[in-house]
Amino acid sequence: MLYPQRTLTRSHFDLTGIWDLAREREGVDYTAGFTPEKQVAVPGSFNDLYVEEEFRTWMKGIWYSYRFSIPAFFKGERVVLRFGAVSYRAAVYLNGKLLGSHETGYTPFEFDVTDSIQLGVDNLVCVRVDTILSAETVPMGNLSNKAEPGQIGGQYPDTPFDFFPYGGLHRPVSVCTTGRTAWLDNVSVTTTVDGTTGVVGLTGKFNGRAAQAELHLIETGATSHVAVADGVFNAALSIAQVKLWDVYQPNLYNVRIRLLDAAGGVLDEYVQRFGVRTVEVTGNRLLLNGRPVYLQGFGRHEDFPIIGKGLNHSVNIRDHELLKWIGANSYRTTHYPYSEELIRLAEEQGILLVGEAPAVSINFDYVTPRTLETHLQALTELIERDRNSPAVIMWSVANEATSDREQARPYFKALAERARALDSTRPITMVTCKGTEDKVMEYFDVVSVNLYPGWYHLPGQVAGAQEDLRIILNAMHDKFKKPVFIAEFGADTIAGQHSLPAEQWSEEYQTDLLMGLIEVMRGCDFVIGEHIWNFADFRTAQNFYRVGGNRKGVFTRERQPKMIARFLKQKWAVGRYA
Ligand code: BDP
Repeated sequence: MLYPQRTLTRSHFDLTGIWDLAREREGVDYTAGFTPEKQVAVPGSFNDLYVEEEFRTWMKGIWYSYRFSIPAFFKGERVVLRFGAVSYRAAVYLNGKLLGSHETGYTPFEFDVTDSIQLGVDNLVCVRVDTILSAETVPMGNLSNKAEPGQIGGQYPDTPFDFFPYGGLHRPVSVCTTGRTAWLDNVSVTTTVDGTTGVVGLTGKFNGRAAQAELHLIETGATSHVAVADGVFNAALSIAQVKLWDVYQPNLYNVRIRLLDAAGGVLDEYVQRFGVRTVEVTGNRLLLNGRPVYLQGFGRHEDFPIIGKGLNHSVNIRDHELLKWIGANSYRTTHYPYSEELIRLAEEQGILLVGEAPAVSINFDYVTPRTLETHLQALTELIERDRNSPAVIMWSVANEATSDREQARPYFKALAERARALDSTRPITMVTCKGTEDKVMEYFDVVSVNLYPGWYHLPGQVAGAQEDLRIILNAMHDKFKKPVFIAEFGADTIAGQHSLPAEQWSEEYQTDLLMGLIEVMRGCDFVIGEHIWNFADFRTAQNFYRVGGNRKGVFTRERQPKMIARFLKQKWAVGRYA
């Protein structure tokens, strides 16, 4: 699915702002409008806006509506209604008519509304948002608060994962126009390097009839024309003296794609941005542009006071400023695909991403064939959305499943096969918490692991935690014989809590433990990266072990540094292989 743009043939306007909201009651029809209970911000989560507890933990149907007009110059245009992401499920009605629905909360979807949108008069869009999780949703939820060792249980709302199940229209909603008689649907770009030449492969898919495609590389001025057949065209472009996209060197190129009619008229125009870079795993190294790169950074969340998981450009910019300040070169989009806007920011700033599917805490006690179908669909939507981004260097198909079970094998084999079929250019991984007991690592290129010595076990014991880490890392490498990426390690830390000698929850302990664990990781030649859990403190469901949420942030939820930040900044100023 393409991103909204304004070009010769395309336009878009946002339906962001104040919408109406009502919780769903039985027997009431909301599809053609309803009496609002509240006003709600789009984009944003609804949960933290109000003072009533029932809204905060509402995990059922809830309705959004918005009235908008369409100018007369839209006449004759093809019009699309696009949602950046709705958590968890959306059913969309325009002027009382069902357009369709979408499941999983972190990827875009759109509907062709050319025939149902009304020009010049009020249109009403009503969206049934449904935050009901089950054994067949991804992520899972409502598992009667049962959890096996190492997984989370006993929470309110009932979620087996450790972040608040925010709901709502989290990303922009827009009305877009595309070409009328022919329009691009999908573009995919792959890049390799031959000496100093960038070799770019581009495939475009479109609807309608076109005579040929024109490709114009904006940075070099080169233009070429290619034949189209059955709604597809393929092109090979080369860029002499190519400037590679790299960490903190975000060289980007833009190709203007036009579908032309037989007389050379422009039917559709779209600009695809890309970067030329290579990524591969060889032996015990992750190579970016042929050189080893060591991942230093964080697991994160889209999470901020009041707006919850709603897109907020200011927070995104602040976060990237902090990442650069502290010397991080990467983060994992834990535990779901982040907004398209954030991926673009990483692309523009030279930050590496591990793109993760929204599958956290998959528990094979509950998995059904439908769970796998949903998971495959979510993974497909992630890869199709982000595969042109040079920032994404690896796909993570899931985080912390009960992957020590036999049932995990066919399940993860199917996911790995799907990821490779969609994208053969990036390494793939799955983030395990099962250590050497994991049964699915054979399907992946990198062994990603979450380890919490010094926190969930060996509390308060830095030296013991270091020894424990050394043993488990070596055991995992001996068993799986693949490079190991430490995808999470951390310690809850209350900003302002101090203690000498250091003990759990203090800023001293987070500093001593994490810096000590990093020494061990760097002593293992097969470790390709250290991602601290977490970049910032974040909201979780309620339970007896989180104090106002998860406090493992190196920054507070308001994005101010804890003590460890300056130590990390010093450490990360010098890359491991530098
Ligand atoms: C890991 C999970 C992460 C949690 C973290 C923690 O991947 O989502 O927030 O533990 O317990 O197991 O802080």
